[in-house]
Amino acid sequence: MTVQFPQMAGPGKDEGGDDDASVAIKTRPKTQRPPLYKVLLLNDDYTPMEFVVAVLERFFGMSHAQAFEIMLTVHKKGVAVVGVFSHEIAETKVAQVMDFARRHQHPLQCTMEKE
Ligand code: TYC
Repeated sequence: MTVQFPQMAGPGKDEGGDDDASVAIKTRPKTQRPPLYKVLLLNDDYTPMEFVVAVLERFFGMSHAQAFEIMLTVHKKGVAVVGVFSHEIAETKVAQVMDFARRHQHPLQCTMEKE
């Protein structure tokens, strides 16, 4: 089916300039960003401080000083965010930490939550 727009119909009527009745509408396509997930480390009374520092260095790429600082935050406050990742990466980090802790028989807990 052909639709004729009255303003544009006919040769020479719309030159595409700014001084006519045509209206340009800029559309902003909705780009979806994937949701992000916080990985949280929880305090407990038994996991040695040096083990937690080693976990943060090994799985979260922190320097010793950074890792020690975050470990102390968890120790004092009960929990801290140790990183923000895509769902798949967060899941992998949690699994790696939980597996490493279990293999060393420490009760360290690591979880994730949507940001
Ligand atoms: N609270 C533990 C202790 O005193 C240390 C610790 C820190 C444990 C952080 C877990 O996520 C943790 N040995």
